[in-house]
Amino acid sequence: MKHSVLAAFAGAVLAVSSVPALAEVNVALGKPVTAIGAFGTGSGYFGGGPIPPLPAKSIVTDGIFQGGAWTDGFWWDEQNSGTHNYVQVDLQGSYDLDRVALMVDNNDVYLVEAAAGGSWVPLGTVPEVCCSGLMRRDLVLAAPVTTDALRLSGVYVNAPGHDFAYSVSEIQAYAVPEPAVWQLCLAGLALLAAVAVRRSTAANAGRRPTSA
Ligand SMILES: [Ca+2]
Repeated sequence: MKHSVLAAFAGAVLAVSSVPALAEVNVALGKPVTAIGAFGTGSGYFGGGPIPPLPAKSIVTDGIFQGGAWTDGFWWDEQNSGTHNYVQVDLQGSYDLDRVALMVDNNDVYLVEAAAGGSWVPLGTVPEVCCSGLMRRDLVLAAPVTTDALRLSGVYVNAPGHDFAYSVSEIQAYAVPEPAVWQLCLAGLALLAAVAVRRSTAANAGRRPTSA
């Protein structure tokens, strides 16, 4: 019996070493997007010419970091009007987030907020970066934040190079593995150990002499 328990333990250790690392999951993938404010209109950047078509807001959670010009994203123009537009993602469940990844226009600062306790709590801002058009920035959180919704807005910066025209083609939210996932893994290991014990016990019983 002692050997069978040791064998079961060894089996469990082997099983632990073969469990793949739990990957982060983008919990914003395919989730509904709400656009609060006026999008795709009112910009003075087109010299009175035709305003480019606005992509569907679902582009924001389709899992693809679309690059290209700012007008290839889901764009808006605030011109420091004092009223912010918001692009909101309903996560359809509560998650402990540790990172948010954005594909947003390069020459703007963006604020990311999380719904918590009936209000919006700032998670942080991503800075302006080089180059042009849609560029990726990640916001790594110092500690996990529990939330069921995110919203993105532009930050007004009164300095050269800022045009008050904003755009986003992707918002991804990464959750730390849920306790339920770990519990499932542990339950699986316990089952493996139980099976190993049962097999070992049965094998020992089979070898037992039958003489009286
Ligand atoms: Ca996208």
